[in-house]
Amino acid sequence: MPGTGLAAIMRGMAEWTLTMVLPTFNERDNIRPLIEGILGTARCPTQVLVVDDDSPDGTWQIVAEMARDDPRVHLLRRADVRGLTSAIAAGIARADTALVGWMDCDLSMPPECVADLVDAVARGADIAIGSRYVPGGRNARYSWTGRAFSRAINLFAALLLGWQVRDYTSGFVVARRSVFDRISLRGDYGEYCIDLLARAQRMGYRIAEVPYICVERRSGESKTASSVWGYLRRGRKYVAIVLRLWWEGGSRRREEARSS
Ligand SMILES: Nc1nc2c(ncn2[C@@H]2O[C@H](COP(=O)(O)OP(=O)(O)OP(=O)(O)O)[C@@H](O)[C@H]2O)c(=O)[nH]1
Ligand SMILES: [Mg+2]
Repeated sequence: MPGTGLAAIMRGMAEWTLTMVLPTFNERDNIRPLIEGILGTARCPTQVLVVDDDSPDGTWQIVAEMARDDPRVHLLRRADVRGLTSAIAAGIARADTALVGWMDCDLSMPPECVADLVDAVARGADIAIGSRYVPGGRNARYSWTGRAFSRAINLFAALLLGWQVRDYTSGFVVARRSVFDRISLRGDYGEYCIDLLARAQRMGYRIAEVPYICVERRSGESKTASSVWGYLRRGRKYVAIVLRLWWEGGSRRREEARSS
């Protein structure tokens, strides 16, 4: 992108269009303020695509109502499947904009930060992530076990996969749509993000981290167990994916060394 000044960025922004994929399961009280927050603070043409897995609390009804009044709001209601990673992947598959992104819909991630992620891509990144672990970012959730678990898994991931990324489990992303012509998401829950960022780095994509402060969900219930056992169960999957990526990286390096 020619020039990095504000004027050049603003000129470039007009070229960008964004689809923000919003995966929801029982986010009735959060979804309207989230969508209004994203669309109200957008600095490039933006639409939202809510992928709802037939939430019993009727989240999809609120989105359908909003979609009737605003052409920027879209709903994909899935009746026969459930799952965070598959919901995000379904949204990416439908996005026909230059940029695609996603975030949690519990208002733990600030909607106004989406525009900052778009700016980071306009400045030259292929993937921009909201980060709790770069200066200015913070995990301000109440549970110390949750904070410690997140910190530990991210230090472990950075140690084995590279310090270029500090928040491997971010889940708050804006990227060039074309990245997903080469990479598809793998895994069922948060581990997909570690996998995506590690593979993207290896393929030479530029990843930018934008600080944000992660807060407690505003309303509704967490879909992930927040007991120590729950963290350990989830942690096993995260550790397994980090080890697998580390091993794959090592085999690739050995292969390259042999053939050179
Ligand atoms: N479509 C869809 N969305 C889901 C599913 N499970 C979780 N989500 C959404 O994924 C996002 C993250 O879920 P949360 O319940 O906040 O769980 P978390 O962020 O992993 O964990 P905590 O915030 O620590 O409780 C939210 O927007 C959820 O509504 C699912 O099966 N299908
Ligand atoms: Mg959450």
